[in-house]
Amino acid sequence: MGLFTFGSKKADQAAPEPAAEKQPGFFARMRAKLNRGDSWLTYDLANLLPGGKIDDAVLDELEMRLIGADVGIETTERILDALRGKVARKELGNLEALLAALRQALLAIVGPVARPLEIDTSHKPYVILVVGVNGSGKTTTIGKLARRLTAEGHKVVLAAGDTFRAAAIEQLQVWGDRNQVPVIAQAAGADPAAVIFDALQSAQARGADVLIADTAGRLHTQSNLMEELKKVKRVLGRLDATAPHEVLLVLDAGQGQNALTQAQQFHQALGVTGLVLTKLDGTAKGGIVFAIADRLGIPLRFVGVGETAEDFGVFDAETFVDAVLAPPRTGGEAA
Ligand SMILES: Nc1nc2c(ncn2[C@@H]2O[C@H](COP(=O)(O)OP(=O)(O)OP(=O)(O)O)[C@@H](O)[C@H]2O)c(=O)[nH]1
Ligand SMILES: [Mg+2]
Repeated sequence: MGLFTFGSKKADQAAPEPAAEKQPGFFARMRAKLNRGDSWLTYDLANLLPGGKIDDAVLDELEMRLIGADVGIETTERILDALRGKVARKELGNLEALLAALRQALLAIVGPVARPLEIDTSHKPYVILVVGVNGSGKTTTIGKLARRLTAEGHKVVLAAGDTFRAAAIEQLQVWGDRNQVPVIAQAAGADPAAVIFDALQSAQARGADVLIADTAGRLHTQSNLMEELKKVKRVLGRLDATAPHEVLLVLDAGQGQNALTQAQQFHQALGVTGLVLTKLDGTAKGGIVFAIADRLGIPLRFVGVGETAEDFGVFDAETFVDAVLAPPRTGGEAA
């Protein structure tokens, strides 16, 4: 398997660590979980190059793997075009050169969206409205984010704006208790806009730094949901004309191209300012990250690779691309 160490070595020697929050534990987890043993993209690629020659067959194989991993046809073609140009100019003499070019093409796509969430402290509180279809991981993400922001010294308040399901309110309260973060809630069935309005008032009164509002992922119809979320946004604006400061869309990576469609719909209705991609551990693919980055260009703030608070980190383009290209160091481990 020596041929596959290329990517790992690259990752180890990765250029100067950006001062920003690198989380070694999290990235090791992401790498292990994303690949589940072998990289979906580069596994066995060496065997396709009997003479070490990069030709159309190898590029066709890469193309198939990219499409198969939810990268989407348009984005795959963009990646392939970059590689074909280099092959035509005879710039790719061996597997290492091909992988380096592939790495570069992938980074060109995800690099621009790796823009971490920055809490602008001139807003008090900084209001984060969390949206997404049911089951995408909104409430879990809010719990993870609350913990993270609290650890960074921010005073956080949560709003239980998913009043559609009673269990949703309890679920948020569990995360709140765990992190000693107050949760503003009303009974199930209450008007979500009213709950979130009250929560903002309460957060202002408490001098909170950040308010994170949960919302429902499903109502009787999809258009109801969008109308309700628009109303929440409007009502927040009455207390603070600049709120919400972040509309954070949570997407389940396992939904593949469907996640892209969801993102387009939410963005059109609400103007999404940041994304969280969850459940990257549940898919061996992760290619949807490239499709979404390429097609929407919305900042990708965080990724989730499991259910616990540790399985959550800031999206870093280099680390992600290296995790996609490289097999885990230990190899063959089950997730
Ligand atoms: N494996 C894995 N599971 C996750 C991740 N994020 C969330 N989950 C799980 O996904 C399920 C749904 O998560 P929720 O946070 O309840 O999703 P939601 O968007 O709030 O769902 P609704 O409230 O129904 O709209 C839960 O079982 C979570 O534990 C992740 O990154 N990886
Ligand atoms: Mg929820």
